[in-house]
Amino acid sequence: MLNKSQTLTDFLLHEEITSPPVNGSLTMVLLQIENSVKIIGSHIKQSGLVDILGKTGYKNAFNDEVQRFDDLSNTLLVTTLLSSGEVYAVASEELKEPIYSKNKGGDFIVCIDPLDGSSNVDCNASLGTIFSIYKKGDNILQKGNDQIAAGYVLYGPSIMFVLTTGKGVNGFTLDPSIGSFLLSHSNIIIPEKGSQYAINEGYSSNFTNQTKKFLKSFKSNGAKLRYSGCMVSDVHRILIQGGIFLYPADNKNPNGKLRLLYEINPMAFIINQAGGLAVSDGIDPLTILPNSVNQTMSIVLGSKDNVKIYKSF
Ligand code: AHM
Ligand code: MG
Repeated sequence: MLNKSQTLTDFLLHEEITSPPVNGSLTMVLLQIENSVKIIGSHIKQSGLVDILGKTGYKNAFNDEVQRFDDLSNTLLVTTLLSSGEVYAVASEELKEPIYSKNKGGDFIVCIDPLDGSSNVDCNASLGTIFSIYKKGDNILQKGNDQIAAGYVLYGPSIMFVLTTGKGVNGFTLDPSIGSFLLSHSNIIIPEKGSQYAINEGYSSNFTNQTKKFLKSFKSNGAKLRYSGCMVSDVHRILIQGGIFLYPADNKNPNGKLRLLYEINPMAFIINQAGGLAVSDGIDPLTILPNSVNQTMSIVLGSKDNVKIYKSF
């Protein structure tokens, strides 16, 4: 049954029958995330009307100014996940260290970027939430290839929940009249090539020769720049329309900016599942064993042909 009245819950219940490792526990975790992002989305839709904008006055593990919205989204997701009984630990971009469930119960580790693109909050531009789920192992740090599910939520003109459990990528759009995510984009396949690129070109004087040469050649073929400063929104555009997203290492930031656990691995998993490619420092980021929850890396991902061309420079 694949039609526009299929809710995320229906979809997951169906996956339980057909696609292990989706089981009742994983479904519970995903539904907890769904409930939290609906609440985050509802707050976002009221920003400007209610007193929620602005900074908290403190910085996170990455020295980023924490917005009040970051704080709200983080607290909501962490509390909800840890109280579910299914989650052993939550690692979050907003936390210096992972938080464990009280009795160390639960089978899953969930990594989250609670509010991606937070600099967009105060100007009413797109925002996102990114999540990634692993089975509890000996260590919190696991390779991206060990993810059993990953997804993102895009708070745009509509709210979309994009999910992979390792059997392709599906997108659900929130129908606000009933409060449910409905399957709107089944089996998303990224175009093999595209003419759009997303990069912060303001840093071009620090780009490596590889990035400079690639961009010069791409632009000479009529490429278009689209960049919002929200990875979720920029990657979603590339997923749907094709092209390439780049947050490469440069001469100023040799380790890039984006976080392996919270941003790169979930997005690379999704892009791979949709038929695209991802590369970090010349290799597949999903094969890297993270050295810390806060590791950052270079990332280039998107349509297969575009990423292959980037690699060839
Ligand atoms: P955030 O998760 O703290 O909001 O930051 C991550 C964001 C990504 O969404 C985006 O791709 C990038 O940082 C933008 O950085 P820059 O302003 O350097 O272009
Ligand atoms: Mg982010």
